Amino acid sequence: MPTFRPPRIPASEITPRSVYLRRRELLGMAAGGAALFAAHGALAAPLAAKPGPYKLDEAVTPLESITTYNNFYEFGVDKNAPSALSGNFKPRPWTVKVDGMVSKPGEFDIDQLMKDYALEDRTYRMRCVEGWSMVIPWIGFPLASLLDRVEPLGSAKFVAFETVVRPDEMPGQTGLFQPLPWPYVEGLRLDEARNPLTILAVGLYGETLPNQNGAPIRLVVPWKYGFKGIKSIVRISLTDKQPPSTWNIANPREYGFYSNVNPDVDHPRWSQATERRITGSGFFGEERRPTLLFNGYGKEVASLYAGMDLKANY
Ligand SMILES: Nc1nc2c(c(=O)[nH]1)N[C@H]1C(S)=C(S)[C@@H](COP(=O)(O)O)O[C@H]1N2
Ligand SMILES: [Mo]
Repeated sequence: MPTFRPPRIPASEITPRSVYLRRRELLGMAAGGAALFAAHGALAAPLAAKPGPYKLDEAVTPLESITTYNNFYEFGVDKNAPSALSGNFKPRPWTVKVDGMVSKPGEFDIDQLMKDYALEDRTYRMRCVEGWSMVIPWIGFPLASLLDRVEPLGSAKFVAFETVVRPDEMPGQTGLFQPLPWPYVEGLRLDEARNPLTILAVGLYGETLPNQNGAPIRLVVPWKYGFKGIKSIVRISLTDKQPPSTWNIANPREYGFYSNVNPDVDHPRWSQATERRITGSGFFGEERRPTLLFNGYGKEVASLYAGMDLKANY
């Protein structure tokens, strides 16, 4: 490994938010005219939230990086595809169906959900299985609150999640090359889903979720690899069987059901011992840092896996 370490870029040189937003506005108008920008602009509604219970003493990743370096294969496999190609996606009106092994199934309107629960700021680390990480200031509410409302039966042991399928609005779902089977699906054990760290996010950086980050509602499970954080959710089902997980189906040798962040379990094709923290300062300004077991959330979640061989149950 080269030992050259470029200087850190001071905060004063990071593009201020107002300038960045104005630049996007101009780009939007140049790229596709008012209609395209209207679609984007309408989404960025301010969102108030109370401070959440978890404090993180690490620099937050700039909004520009969080909203332009994305994985959302429904819009294409390149990191910049979701921000460039999600302008026609319509996150309203939107409902989330919650069903399966529950006594009170229901279909909930997103705007009602956002009124029903006290929205909290939850700034979490996010570690992608590809070896990069960010610190993202999410706004959301505990998944446990929604689960309590539908009253899971005693027989329910897992929670299954499903993303919307809309080839008309999601260009990655059209054409000959389909990188993944749709819908994108994910799952958690019920106790993982009920952990206070697990949230349904509806916003970030003080605004409603941008399309590319999973509007209008996505899962955030900060001690697991990023692909567990399923986006644009339309259905949540309680079940007694371990639910399918898209990347586990696509490549079971490389992606397990649990996928807890673990520096000691390498991906078959690369080490997971370190990660590139995305700071928005460009490739040379970004440092590799050690990856933490459970992404640093061991105090909150290690007890969920007591007695489990973390290496065997990847
Ligand atoms: N429906 C859906 N959800 C998804 C993905 C996807 O391709 N489709 N990508 C996952 C991956 S690999 C990661 S790292 C995170 C990225 O979230 P972000 O773009 O908001 O940072 O979303 C996850 N959720
Ligand atoms: Mo990822």
